[in-house]
Amino acid sequence: MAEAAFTPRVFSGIQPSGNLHLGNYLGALKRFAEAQERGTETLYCMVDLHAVTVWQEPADLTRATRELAAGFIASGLDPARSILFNQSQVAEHSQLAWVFNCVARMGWMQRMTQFKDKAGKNAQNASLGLFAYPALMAADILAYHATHVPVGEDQKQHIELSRDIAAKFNHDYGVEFFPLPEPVIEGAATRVMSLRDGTKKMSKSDPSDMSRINLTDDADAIAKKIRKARTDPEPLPSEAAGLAERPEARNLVNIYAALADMSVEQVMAEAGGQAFSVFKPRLADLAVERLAPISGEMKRLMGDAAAIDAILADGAGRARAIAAPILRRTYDIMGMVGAPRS
Ligand code: AQP
Repeated sequence: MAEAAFTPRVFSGIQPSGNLHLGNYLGALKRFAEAQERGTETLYCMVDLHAVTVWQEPADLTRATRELAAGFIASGLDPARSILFNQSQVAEHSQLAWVFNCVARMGWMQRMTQFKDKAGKNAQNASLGLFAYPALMAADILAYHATHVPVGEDQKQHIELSRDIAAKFNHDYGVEFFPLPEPVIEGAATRVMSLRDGTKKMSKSDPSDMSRINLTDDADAIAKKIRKARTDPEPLPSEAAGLAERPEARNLVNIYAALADMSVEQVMAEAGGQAFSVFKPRLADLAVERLAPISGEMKRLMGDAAAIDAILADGAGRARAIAAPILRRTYDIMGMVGAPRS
């Protein structure tokens, strides 16, 4: 089977680890909705098994999973058109991850910068799951023979590892069974940076709430965070090239461009030369206009936990219908005996 024979299918996931933020929206959720609108088959997963690679309070995990599902739906994902589910309800992810643990090499994992960043200086004390995370991520994608994975820039290395795992499996068993998935990383805000430090990515786990705009923030909080965002004293340059050495200014312009669906060049043509005292309120107004409906809808959806759980259970059933035969075929290729099929 040639690679070209794989039907286009989109898969991506987000960890339900709380504090869903503007970076997750612009780098992931907004793109997920765009992929759905293009009519490709789309599967989106609340990756709870990834979340527990670091400690999660059980009650917080439950709440964050429902809140993330609400965030998906409020961002335009339609459970009738996209398959929305949480990872732990589809056992094939963990089962295929084990196979990939046996395909991936220790040296490959040791090169992953996210593990180094998250484990920090205390790598010996990190969970084995955090180390093996990219093999589970490869399983998430390949259990559906997904061909395209919309993600932020930070996940590029993990997608490359998924391709390496797929290629090694295919090579070792002499098959063309798994596609080599492509990362989809495009647009102005593939890497939204912290509002407090333009060299660090905006992140759920940053201890400073002022560093990120949460999707649950109300209009006042959004406006305050943008007003207080760190900048340099110069006005905006007249051309995009002038942003190269100014990470905080570049970040705010990127955010504006992504929220307004404009290119950075178009924003510069409109706002070049403006002082931040003028640009920041414009950005705040735009952010509130775009995000307030999402946070309002999330709040409404969170009022009915049973409805959210039913959406996730339905999605899990549809996801399993795709993943189960792919896992069975994987086992067959590997020579694992299964019950006779009628
Ligand atoms: N700052 C960002 N800019 C653009 N995209 C981003 N993503 C995350 N942060 C940014 C994208 O969001 C998706 C979800 O990723 P995840 O749930 O695996 O979490 P993460 O990447 O680990 O997100 P955080 O906020 O950085 O969490 P912590 O603080 O726990 O590490 C991915 O597509 C990611 O690219």
